[in-house]
Amino acid sequence: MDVIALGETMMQFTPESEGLMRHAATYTAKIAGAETNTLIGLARLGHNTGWISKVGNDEFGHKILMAVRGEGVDTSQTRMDPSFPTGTFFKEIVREGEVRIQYYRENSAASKLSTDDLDESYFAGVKYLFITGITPALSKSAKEAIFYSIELAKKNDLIVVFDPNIRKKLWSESEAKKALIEIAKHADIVLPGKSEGDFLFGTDDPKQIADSFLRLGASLVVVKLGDKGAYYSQRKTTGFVPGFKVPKIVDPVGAGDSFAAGLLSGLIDNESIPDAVKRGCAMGAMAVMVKGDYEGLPDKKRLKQFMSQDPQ
Ligand code: CKP
Ligand code: MG
Repeated sequence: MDVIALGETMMQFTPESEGLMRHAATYTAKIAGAETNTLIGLARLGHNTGWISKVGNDEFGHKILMAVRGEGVDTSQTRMDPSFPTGTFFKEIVREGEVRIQYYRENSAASKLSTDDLDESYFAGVKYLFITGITPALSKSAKEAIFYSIELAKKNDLIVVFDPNIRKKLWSESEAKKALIEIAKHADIVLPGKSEGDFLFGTDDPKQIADSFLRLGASLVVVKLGDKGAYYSQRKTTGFVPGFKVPKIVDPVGAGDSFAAGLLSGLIDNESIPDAVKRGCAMGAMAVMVKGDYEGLPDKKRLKQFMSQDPQ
């Protein structure tokens, strides 16, 4: 296995009409979750991935498992919980470019994830563990599961990749800060955005954000700068990779997860850091051109075409 990840995937409903959701009459149903967005992105590029999670034993749980499995991600470590439902969320397009998220995920099956859901043998021989700051926000037991997954990763020589993905709707700012800094101390690769750097360290300067994570112990930090590109630092080696031009941002959600998929794909293929970062930027760009959080993600051939056509 190249990459395994632990986290929640939900049903996502998006009104077909723009404007306040109170006026919406019809919705498109999709599935979405940061960790599976990344795993699906990787699977489409030909990498072996596995997902550790819980869904409800309900129709939404079946739909999610069918979709994730259908993309080629191993779901042997995702259980259906008969006692709690699959989480859902709504993506309200208030107007073009303004997206609001409304979660209905409290007490979802995935929020009940605990250390009992992790099987150490699943970690053996895997290259990367991908985690985000969403899972520890779900519940105390899910937070414990994240720290245990890090422990198992270290014990089995996996590289820990962490996207802070701050979700202020899920926990208090002080709780979030404390937990995310604690996780960052154990991460080898950190993939923050500028707003996450600002939240955690009070600066939106990419170099200062990267230095702050490096000081906590990371060996590679890539700061995502949206359509501008990304800044990377490995202490002595630093650089900036410009982003890809996108004719129109149709749906910005999922860009960060897609970036992670591209970067990890590059690293697995032994690309140089700047080339892996470039692959991350391309995947982020491809994700935002299509509705849905991962639907726009390409296979290797389409990614290559996109990257060679765009002069950056
Ligand atoms: O930071 P991103 O826009 O890349 O993340 C989007 C995902 O997991 C989305 O799919 C949603 O399900 C979530 O983040 C979340 O829980 O907010
Ligand atoms: Mg993000």
